Amino acid sequence: MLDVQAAAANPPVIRREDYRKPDWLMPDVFLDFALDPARTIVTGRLDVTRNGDHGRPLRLHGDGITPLRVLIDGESQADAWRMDGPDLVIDLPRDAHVVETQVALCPEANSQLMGLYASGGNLCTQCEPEGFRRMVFFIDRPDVLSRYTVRMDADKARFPVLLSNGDLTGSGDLDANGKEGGRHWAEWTDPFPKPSYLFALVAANLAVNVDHFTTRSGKAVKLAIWVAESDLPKTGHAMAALKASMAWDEKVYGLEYDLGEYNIVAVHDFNFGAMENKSLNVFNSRYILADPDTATDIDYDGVSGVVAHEYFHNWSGNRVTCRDWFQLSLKEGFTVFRDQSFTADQGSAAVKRIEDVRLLRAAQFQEDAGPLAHPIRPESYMEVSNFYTATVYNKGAEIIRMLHTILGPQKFRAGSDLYFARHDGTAATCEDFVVAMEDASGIDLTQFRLWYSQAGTPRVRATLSHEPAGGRALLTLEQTVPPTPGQPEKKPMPLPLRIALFGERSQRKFEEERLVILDGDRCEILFEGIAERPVLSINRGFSAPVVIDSDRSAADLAFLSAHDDDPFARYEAMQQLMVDTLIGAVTAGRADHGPVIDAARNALTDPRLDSAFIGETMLLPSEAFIGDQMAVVDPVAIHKAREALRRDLGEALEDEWRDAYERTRANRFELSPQAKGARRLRSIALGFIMASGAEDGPQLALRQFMDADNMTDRQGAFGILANSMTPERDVAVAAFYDRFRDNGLVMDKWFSTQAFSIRPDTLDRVEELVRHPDFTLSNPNRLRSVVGAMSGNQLIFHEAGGRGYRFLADMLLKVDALNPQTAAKLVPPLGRWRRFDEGRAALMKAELQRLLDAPGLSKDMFEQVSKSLG
Ligand code: B3K
Ligand code: ZN
Repeated sequence: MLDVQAAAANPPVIRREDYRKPDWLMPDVFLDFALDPARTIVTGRLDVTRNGDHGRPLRLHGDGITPLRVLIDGESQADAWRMDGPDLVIDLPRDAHVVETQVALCPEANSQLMGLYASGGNLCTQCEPEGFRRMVFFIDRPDVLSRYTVRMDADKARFPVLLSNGDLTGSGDLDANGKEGGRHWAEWTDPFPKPSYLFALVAANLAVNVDHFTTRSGKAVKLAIWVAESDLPKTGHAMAALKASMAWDEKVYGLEYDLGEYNIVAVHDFNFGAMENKSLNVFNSRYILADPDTATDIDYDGVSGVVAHEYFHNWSGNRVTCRDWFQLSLKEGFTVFRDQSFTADQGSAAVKRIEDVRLLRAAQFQEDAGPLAHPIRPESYMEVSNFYTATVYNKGAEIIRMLHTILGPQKFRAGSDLYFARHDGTAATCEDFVVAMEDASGIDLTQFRLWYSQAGTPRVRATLSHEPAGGRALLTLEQTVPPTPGQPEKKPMPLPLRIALFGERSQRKFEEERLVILDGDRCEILFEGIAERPVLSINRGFSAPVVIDSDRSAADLAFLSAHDDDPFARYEAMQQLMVDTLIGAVTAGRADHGPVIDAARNALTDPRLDSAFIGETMLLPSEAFIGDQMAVVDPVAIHKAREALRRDLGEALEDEWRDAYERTRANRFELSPQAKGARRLRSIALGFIMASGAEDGPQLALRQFMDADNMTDRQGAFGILANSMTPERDVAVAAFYDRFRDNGLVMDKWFSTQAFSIRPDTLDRVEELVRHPDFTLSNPNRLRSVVGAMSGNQLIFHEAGGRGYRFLADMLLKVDALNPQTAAKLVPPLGRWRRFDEGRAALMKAELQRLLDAPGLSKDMFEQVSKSLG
């Protein structure tokens, strides 16, 4: 891995302000792949045209490849080209030339999983963001769009399926010697110009689930999901999600699919979730395969969410792509917003919103508050792969959601219509998107643009005062945006806040909800006709991605958790009540669990609430989230306080939990929202029964584990048992392994459940797990199932003495040598050192320093580690 070794220290910084349009364009591209896992020969023939009046040479990006041959207009002109580092630079006299290059690759040795690589005996590609240059010398940037013709040949028996983007325009056997069992070839032509990052090629031995979709205008589309033969029965959910997404995009955005076929290929070794290559998506198999016995309800939701996301990219990403990688949120933020809206429309919008906000707070708020904070449109990077972040994706989606809230659905739709019409077939910018929204709505978004350039999570202090005599209430809102690296001073942002007041006595909402745009440092809002004491419901539906500081009492929060008519606000009130209770316990040693218990009893026995919602409401805030509210995180105290609350809730409401456990028992498996909600609540209830210390807890859990006819119930019980110091835990760990040892995706759960355990011996166990024969560093899912899980386990990772930190750093060094992109994604937990006590902070910094000093560190790691040290 020469290129990895060589990358290292002080890589150049790429800046958004340095953008220059490309010197050369490549309207047409022909690629030939003579495929073989050990030695693949790739020939690229590029029609290049000078872009503008300049004398600059043609620079073709390369990464770890060497030319076997370079032809310029069919001739080898050795003095016309040279290597400049990894790139091939060619002096070209005229404005149009044909450049042909040839390289040799070894896909089976490609452990980075970027470019052409082998997974499970099949060959596939991953190009976004800069993997294409690992296969072909190319102008590998998203604003150079080409029409591709791709020819490939391969051993027919080993790789019977040959796929690329677009339409199949030719195929046949290559039996030049008249022999059997030889090679075959296929040619694919994609009529839509696209950037190199959307290129894909697959050569595989896979079976296919075929279905059809007829678009609104009557076009028939063949849908094909390619998986191992034995996995075919697990593709139904993905197929249904694909069809539902196609129909939804027509209905909600007026966007139709544009080609005759849509292929999805599932592979086991993949750096992230999936990839939206034009008409040939490649997926991490965990986001395709689902059946009741092996996938949890969360896995099912993951499949439909990611299938939808990749499908929606066909417009938001492919038809209109990004000018440069600083614009990544243009496609990712918008597409996440689109997939979130799709999922909300398919099931419970309230539960979906709660889950999305929980994820935002867990991943993005932490990022925004730490050394890697960046705006959704970053200003600079060393390695763009490090910017596929929760900020670009999830905060990016919140920013599109705020536009939707501010403009309203009709104007937002007019804006998106205008955006697609204006920019179809081009590479656009975030600014283009905002301008389209502005032009279509007539609403000035000048100040709104700050959301693209300022990092950090705004905080809003809300103070409500009431003057009973005059029947008036005055709400004062003050915003601050905290400093972030490189941005010490911030301007106030426009924050759309949905607000309502409730009468404490009448339990009624005063007037209709208001949408207030807080666009200065401070504003006051007057409510009239408020005869009784009002209770404030603010940021309903989480209308702005901000932190609200209000001094609402436990009684007010309990009131809202029972009476607010906005389900998100109701959930939020309960969460805030729990957070306040836990912070009180940790910082002041107070632990009055009474108000939480009363509010929980209300929710558990409220016949108007569905199980899914009750389940969400009863989830205790995560240890990490509680830590985020503290000046100095004390992981042990947080853990103790949280477990004490869990135990008290379990004890005080044992009858209610047992009742919930019984009423959610199902006779047979169904995938309806009701059945999913019931399963969720059932395992949560089991957890509280177990926490209460009830004698039959472990047996109850083991029975659920053993009798389950679905993975949700089985995993629910397994997770609870894995935390316990009981013999039942050992039985479950062994039984799970015996039953599922041959199923990689399920084994990931076996590994991660143990790495997430709060048992005091978890670090010992984690060290055993990485020596287990089924553990491997080369499969990203497996790696994350142990290393990612352990470092997300706040109690264990931050064990005093720094063993968790050392373990993570040791693993990162090993992974970096194989797969820098995936290694770098695992750095952030160490970067949170500023949030901890001096002892832990010093230990974390020492591990970061050890990483930084390691010879041959990749630039991916260098960027993450050096920025984390600050
Ligand atoms: N666009 C891809 C992500 C590529 C990540 C490269 N590090 C998947 C997605 O967001 O849909
Ligand atoms: Zn995406």
